[in-house]
Amino acid sequence: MAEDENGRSVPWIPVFEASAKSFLATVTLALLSASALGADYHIEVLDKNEAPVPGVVVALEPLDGGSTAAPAPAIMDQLDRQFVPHILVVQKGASVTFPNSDSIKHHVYSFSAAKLFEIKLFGGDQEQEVVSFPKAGEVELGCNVHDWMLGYIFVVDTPFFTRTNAAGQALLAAPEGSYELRVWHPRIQDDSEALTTRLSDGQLNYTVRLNNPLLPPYEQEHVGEHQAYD
Ligand SMILES: [Cu+2]
Repeated sequence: MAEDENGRSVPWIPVFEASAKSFLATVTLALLSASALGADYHIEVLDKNEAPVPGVVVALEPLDGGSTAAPAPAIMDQLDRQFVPHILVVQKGASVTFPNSDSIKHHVYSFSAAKLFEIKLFGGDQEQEVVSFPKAGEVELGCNVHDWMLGYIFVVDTPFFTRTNAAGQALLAAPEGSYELRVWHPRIQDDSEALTTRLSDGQLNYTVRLNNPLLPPYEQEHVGEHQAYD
C-alpha cells in the first residue's frame, strides 16, 4: 500500500499498466517501425519539500509537427453527488458524455474560458448530453443543485498525456522530438506558464519542482462523509 497526496492509503497501481494484448500490439509496432515507436519519457513532479506529488496531469505537446491522432471520447459521470472522475484529461477536440448515475437531477455548468457551457437540470433517464472541448486549458465544473460538487476537465493539445503515480512519477511513450512539457493539478499554485518546460530532442528525463505549497485537498462534503479526492 502506498499513500496518495491526501495521506490515504491506496493500493499501488502502475499508471502504465498495459494489457497483454496492447503490449503485443506495441511489440509488433516496434518491429514494424522502430523510428515511429519513439521513446519513453520519465517525468517526475516534486513539491517544494522534495516530496512526490501524485495525480498530476503530465502532457507532452509536440513542437515539431502535431500528432494526427484523433481525440478519444470520454465520460464525466455524476455518481453519489460527485463528479466521477474528479479530474478528467482529454485531448483537444474530444467529446465528453455527461451521464447521471444518481436518482436525483444535476445541473452541470462551467464558467471557464476554455469551455463555457451548461447542461440544464437533467436526470439519469434523459438522453445523455455530449459536449465537445475544442480549446486547451482547465475547465472547472460545478452543479447548480449541489454546491459542493467540483470536477475538472483538463484539455491538452496532444495525445501524449497521463498522470503521476503515487511516487509522483509519470512514464509517457511518444515519438522522439521536441516537446512542451505541461503539468497541471488543481492543488498546484505555481504559475502554469512558469512550470511549462521545453524538452529538446533526446531529453527523456525531467523533474518538475514546485515552488509554492499545494492547496488543501478537495473534500467531499455531503451526507456527513468527508473523503478526500485526488
Ligand atoms: Cu448535482
